[in-house]
Amino acid sequence: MASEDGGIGRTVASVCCYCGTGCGVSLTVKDGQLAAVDGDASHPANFGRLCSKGRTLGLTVRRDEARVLSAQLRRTRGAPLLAVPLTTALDAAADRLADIIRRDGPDAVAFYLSGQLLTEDYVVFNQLARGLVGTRHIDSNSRLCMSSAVSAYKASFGADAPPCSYEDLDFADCVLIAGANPAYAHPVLFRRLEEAKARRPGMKVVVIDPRRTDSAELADLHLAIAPGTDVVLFHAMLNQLVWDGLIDEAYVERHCEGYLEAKSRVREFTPELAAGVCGLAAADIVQAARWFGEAGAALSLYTMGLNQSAAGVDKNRALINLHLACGQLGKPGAGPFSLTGQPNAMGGREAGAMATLLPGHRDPDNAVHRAEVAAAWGVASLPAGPGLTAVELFDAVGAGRVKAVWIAATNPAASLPEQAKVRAALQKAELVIVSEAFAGTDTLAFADIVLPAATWPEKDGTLTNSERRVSRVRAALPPPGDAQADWQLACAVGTRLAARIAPERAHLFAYTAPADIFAGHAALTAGRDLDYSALSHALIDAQGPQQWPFRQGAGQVRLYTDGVFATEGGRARFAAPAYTPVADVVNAHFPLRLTSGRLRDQWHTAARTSLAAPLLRHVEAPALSMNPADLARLRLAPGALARVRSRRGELVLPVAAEEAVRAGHAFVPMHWGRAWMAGDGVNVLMNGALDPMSRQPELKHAAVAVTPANLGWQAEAFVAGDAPLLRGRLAHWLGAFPFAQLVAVADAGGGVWLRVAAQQAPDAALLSGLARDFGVTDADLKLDDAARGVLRRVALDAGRPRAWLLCGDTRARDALRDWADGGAAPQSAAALFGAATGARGRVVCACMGVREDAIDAAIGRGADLAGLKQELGCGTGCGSCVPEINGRLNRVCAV
Ligand SMILES: Nc1nc2c(c(=O)[nH]1)N[C@H]1C(S)=C(S)[C@@H](COP(=O)(O)OP(=O)(O)OC[C@H]3O[C@@H](n4cnc5c(=O)[nH]c(N)nc54)[C@H](O)[C@@H]3O)O[C@H]1N2
Ligand SMILES: Nc1nc2c(c(=O)[nH]1)N[C@H]1C(S)=C(S)[C@@H](COP(=O)(O)OP(=O)(O)OC[C@H]3O[C@@H](n4cnc5c(=O)[nH]c(N)nc54)[C@H](O)[C@@H]3O)O[C@H]1N2
Ligand code: SF4
Ligand SMILES: [Mo]
Repeated sequence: MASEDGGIGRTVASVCCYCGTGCGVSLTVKDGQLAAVDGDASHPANFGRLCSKGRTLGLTVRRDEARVLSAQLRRTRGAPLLAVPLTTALDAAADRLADIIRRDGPDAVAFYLSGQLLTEDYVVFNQLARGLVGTRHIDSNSRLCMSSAVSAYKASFGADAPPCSYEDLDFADCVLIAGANPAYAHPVLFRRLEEAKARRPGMKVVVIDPRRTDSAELADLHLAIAPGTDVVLFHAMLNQLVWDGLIDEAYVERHCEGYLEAKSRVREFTPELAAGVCGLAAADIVQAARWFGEAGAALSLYTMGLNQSAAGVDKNRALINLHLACGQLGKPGAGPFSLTGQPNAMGGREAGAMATLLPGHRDPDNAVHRAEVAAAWGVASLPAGPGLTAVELFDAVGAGRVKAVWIAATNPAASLPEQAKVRAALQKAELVIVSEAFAGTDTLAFADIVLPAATWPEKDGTLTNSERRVSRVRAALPPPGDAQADWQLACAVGTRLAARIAPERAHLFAYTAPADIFAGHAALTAGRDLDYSALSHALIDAQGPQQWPFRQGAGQVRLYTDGVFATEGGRARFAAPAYTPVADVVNAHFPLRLTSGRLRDQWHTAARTSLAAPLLRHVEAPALSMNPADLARLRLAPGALARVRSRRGELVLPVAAEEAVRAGHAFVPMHWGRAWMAGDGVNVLMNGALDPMSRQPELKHAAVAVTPANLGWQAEAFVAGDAPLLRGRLAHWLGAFPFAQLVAVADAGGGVWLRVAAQQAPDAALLSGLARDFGVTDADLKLDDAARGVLRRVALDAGRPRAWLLCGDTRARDALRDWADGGAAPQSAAALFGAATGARGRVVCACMGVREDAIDAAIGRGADLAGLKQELGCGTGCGSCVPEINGRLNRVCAV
């Protein structure tokens, strides 16, 4: 809703564009600028609260070259992209798609979409793909994310519907957090859980994660499970529940089927057996089972640690078994709650813009379903059967079976596993169309046609969050340059393509407003499990966000309250899966188990979050986190460079010592790809093995080997300024060294920091090129030793470093960074360059800029959380850092 308020500005109610929590935001627009982003106190997902990412959204709004401002065309492969009028690019897209469809048929064209699109975008893309082109190949990055959860819900309950609501966090007596790190990935929900536990200390929290994450700091029990073994753990818990007589026999009898098979399957999975496979203590497994079985209400929250697995559906279903066995769903505080990753992964499922889905949770294999959608769209028929899913789709591009792919709001050249293969496929494709909002992403490098996309806060439409709540996203600003909303771009190409191949289908794109698109889509949900045919933009505008199913003027808080499920007979189905180990075998050549995932203050491939300086402080750059004992064994000091190899590729990264990572394991965050480093990011290592049912890849596990990189010559450089613009100018240095990272940092109000390494000092010409590009050819402070390849230079601005370069001797780095960032000036150049300075601590609290060394020092003086808040201010902003502070408190107290 928008309101005008004289000189104060206009406020617009919208939704945060990051995670599936779907927090309401209140945007203040003044003089055509976004002046403030606040939590929307009236939104039922967050009641005014925002995490560190949501609070800094305003800083990510750009209208300059950090955005894709105009359409671009590449005349031939290898030629540069050139800006063209939007209509030229739209015509070119339609011409080239029409040629390919005529020559190779509709299935030579594919669409690869994103859970970050709005429902209205998804609808139009689906009409373009299935309705006009007639291809089956339309999938989205949700395949990397939610598809195992979807398949499991459908198999166990008969429909793809998370049965819970956020308010269940308030009522649960036992919470299993399985393969999820909500302290980082769903922070506002985690705040709610922390408060519920504080209010009701009897609540038991069990965290199941190979790493001791910040979420585990809240846990009464942390099960540091070996990657990929969750089925064994859940089976052993069911085994124990049977032994303890904690099964709700009446519920099972009345509402479920398949219990006996499941029971006999788990007979061999004793807690002792599971302890061995999962690397856990049997007593802990028994304890977890008892807390679950004895709880008045048991809730589980789960995400990628279960889904991103070649046994992802089995993991989900084995967990759902526990809820069925104990009758723990359909009541307050209970149920298996799959937390959605992206803001609108749910909406994409509802709109059926995926290879295995049709609109309204319909099935492309079902002729009746296809006919219903075709009739609603006014077309003769839809292509039958499922299309290629994400990983398979790019395999088909690589094999030349799919010739053209339109990629929208996702960055597959960073986020898909087996990057070497993906990049070769993108290179080979005849036509790559990319609609993208931000400049410099990895996938743009492969585009033949770039279409400039509007993004948050310029878009208008709807999205659905994890608790099935449909909210309105509202535009606060017009898009910059030639950018248009994704649905508009899809309509514009659709209209042109229809004129070329099927003029009678042009009506599919005759939309003028998102509200009309939503109306058609909502109508297609009538009579389906998710029925929200009574919803409209106008109704949500008047009555606020609503949960589906929405019948008789009200949304449904919880599903299956009557124990009647969406299966044919109305019964929920137990599963009895065998245990399938991880796909990538760990052996003497690849002895370590690598997993990957999220950091608190970055989002995916960092296109947006790298624009907000406060978010760069928590963790600045990718590192390989390993247990200190393993690092010692490999003779790797923290910060040293290591070579990580898997069966698919390799990467050089600095190592970080983390007790939270078990011996034999390793972790790399997913956020940085080739746009930020030498090499193709963590996904050059990860495995594309697929779950046989959901077709979701095993992004959470790769067997790797780690060795010292032995790159003896190192250099670092910094220049203050606008990171995204500087990145464009300096990215070529990433290709010049075996190790390189370009890091957007908050120093000196923002800038980029380049870190490179090579076996030996490069020649003088290269060094002077570095000096020139970083603006330190004429430095204010200078101490070079050219014969040894040593350059030490600092350029000052108002008495602080504006730029610096350290080649061959990087000891002064931390002192320089502190100085640039407001710290004390050194006594002299000799003192600065000569001294090996103490390492500077990481920023834990991004809101207040409080570093770990300050927190640890205060803890050492006896401060508790309240004392830390008072003394240092940390944790008093959005609260996202509180779990980490608690972790530091717990560790110190445990000593
Ligand atoms: N800050 C931030 N928040 C985000 C996002 C982001 O990019 N940044 N992205 C959003 C999206 S799209 C998603 S999908 C969600 C993801 O949210 P989460 O799934 O919570 O996040 P991840 O870090 O990917 O993975 C969760 C945990 O799985 C653990 N894990 C790895 N292997 C296994 C295993 O075999 N078993 C078990 N039990 N655990 C395992 C990892 O150690 C990791 O801590 O986050 C959403 N929220
Ligand atoms: N190793 C590893 N890999 C992973 C994962 C993991 O845990 N480990 N997680 C997987 C998961 S769960 C996910 S969801 C994916 C996410 O992976 P991606 O979807 O590839 O990552 P994003 O960076 O979110 O890409 C979104 C792109 O859309 C652009 N964009 C932003 N807004 C708009 C808009 O409104 N319109 C258009 N057209 N473009 C826009 C952004 O600039 C960005 O380039 O990564 C997957 N990959
Ligand atoms: S939890 Fe944070 S990232 Fe997620 S929707 Fe809320 S404010 Fe946005
Ligand atoms: Mo995701």
